[in-house]
Amino acid sequence: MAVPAAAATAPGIFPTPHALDLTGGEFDLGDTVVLVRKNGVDAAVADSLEQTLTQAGVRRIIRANALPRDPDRPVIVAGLASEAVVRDALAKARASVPDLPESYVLAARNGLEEGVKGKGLVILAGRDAAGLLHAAQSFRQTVRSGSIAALTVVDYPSMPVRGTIEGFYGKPWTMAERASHIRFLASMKANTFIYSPKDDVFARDKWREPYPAETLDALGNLARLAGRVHINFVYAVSPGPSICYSDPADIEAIRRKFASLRRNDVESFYVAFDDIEYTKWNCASDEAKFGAPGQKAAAQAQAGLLNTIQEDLAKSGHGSLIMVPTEYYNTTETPYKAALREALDPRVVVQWTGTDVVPASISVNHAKDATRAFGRKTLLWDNYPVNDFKESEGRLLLAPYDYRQAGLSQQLTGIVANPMNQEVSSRPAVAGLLSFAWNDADYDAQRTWRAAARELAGGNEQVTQALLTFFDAQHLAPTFGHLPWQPQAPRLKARIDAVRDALAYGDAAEQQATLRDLAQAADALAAAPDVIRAGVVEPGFVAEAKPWLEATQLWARALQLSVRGLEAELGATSKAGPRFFEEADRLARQAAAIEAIPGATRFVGPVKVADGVLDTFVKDAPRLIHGRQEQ
Ligand code: LOG
Repeated sequence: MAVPAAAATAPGIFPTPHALDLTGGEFDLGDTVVLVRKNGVDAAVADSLEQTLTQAGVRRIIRANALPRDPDRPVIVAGLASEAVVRDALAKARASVPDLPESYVLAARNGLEEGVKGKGLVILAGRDAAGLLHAAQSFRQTVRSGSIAALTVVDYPSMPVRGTIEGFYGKPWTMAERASHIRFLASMKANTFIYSPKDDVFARDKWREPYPAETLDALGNLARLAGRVHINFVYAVSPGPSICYSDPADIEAIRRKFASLRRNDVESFYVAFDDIEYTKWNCASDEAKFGAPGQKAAAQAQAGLLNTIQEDLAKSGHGSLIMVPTEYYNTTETPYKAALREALDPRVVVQWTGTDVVPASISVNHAKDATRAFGRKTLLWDNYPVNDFKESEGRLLLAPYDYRQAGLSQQLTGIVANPMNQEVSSRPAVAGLLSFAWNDADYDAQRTWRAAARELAGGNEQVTQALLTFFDAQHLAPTFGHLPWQPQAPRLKARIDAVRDALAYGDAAEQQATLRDLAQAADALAAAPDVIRAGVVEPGFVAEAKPWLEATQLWARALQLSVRGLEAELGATSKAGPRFFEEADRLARQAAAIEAIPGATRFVGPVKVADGVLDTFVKDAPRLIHGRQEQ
């Protein structure tokens, strides 16, 4: 009699796949598997597979070229969908790979199933090499304690371009941070990294000057690393502040810059015209050629230059040039946009940031307006979680990626995130953005956010919860105006509001219960920094977040004392209240004085932790109850 297979539970794969069907039971991979490795399995896929298998407890991988007839071990088949062996295996699993770029199938069948003999079959099939790497990423997230659920994942990206633009002001990422970010992008099935730090002088202020040889070398290393994990490394130059459009020498200077990078394996290019003055010329000959300075003339001059570069790229077999216009922050019709739309080569990809530089939300209609305004589907430059502007001073932006409308994949060619100066801390938000760009219809902001925390925690549940507690205290996402687009500390605020409400309207039992709840939240917040320091598997996170972790600990202790003060006032020990409040106030002052790391961001000052929520409660607490009067 056949042994029934163990029940299978749906794995957490992020980005959420387009289709995931459990087909029955789960099975163990055991300590030895047979690997049938076909074309498309490059070093990145092979490394990923090996790592997943090793972590699953597989100690021996037997290599084979064809499907074994009577396998006595689980068999793993990996390769392009066009390979005969892969096709045969897919037929057994009754699955097929969509005919779309970067698509893949991950199928697993236990040996009990019809047509599948032996100990189980796992198929990773990519439409192309990138798709196969995506399959390997899903496989990694599917194997749990050495077992895999029998399932079929059929998946493909909703948006062609998904990634990050290092496009912020302030301290650029280091080459090591970029390398690590590129690996992170690959783990999230992204395909694009745009290099455009505002403070790289050789890309902006001194764009005409060549890079030092070491920098070029390092950029080449990055481009090659990116290529190995199917991330397109895009190099951007920002000549706007000083360019003379009509001067052939300046066009030559851009060509020279791009050629120097091309020699170092960079294949994609970008010209940025954001944050420049466009109603004055930098040279007299521009006035002679394009007329009086103005929006329309600026757009014509920019388009002329971009078209020339686009033509160069096309001739050398490279793809589309990307640009960000000077009016990137809305879709309002203007002489600039009209002229740009008219004159710009349709192959050039245009970026915009939404209805504002930092918009509160982005809808399908907004994107339709952008398509109209720029004369083509646009590539969204999403200014989240960037923290280089005044309103973001003292903040890490750790809220989930949110308020982007499902359906945007119909209007956008893709999305790139402009992250924080802090690379690892950017990942929870960027992971959300990448998941949304992969599958906007099924994007779940909260679940993806928790999965990103789990990833930083190396899968440890306690560390994951500590991170989520910490993220809640860094949840505010500011706009350029007064109103944030994401609220501060929503979880903590709910607990604090419950106390305030119970004090206002509740009976003694409710007051005690809500205070107990808040005390627990304060304990968790006070404990989180140590748990994070000890448990987060990306050391960069702890280094970047250092002052915030310290301030959080102090603020949380202040909160603990405020709660104890309130409990004392309510209870028989009313005289103890003021002492708790005084101590809370002392800690709060210490916490409020902790400064961000000098030079780490463009604006530095004291770090903010659950501001407007925790600090106000600590301040209000002594006045919320008037203690028992002595008889
Ligand atoms: C810059 C960008 C900066 C961001 C947020 C674009 C296209 N350009 O206002 O470099 O990081 O805003 O401060 C920008 O967004 N200008």
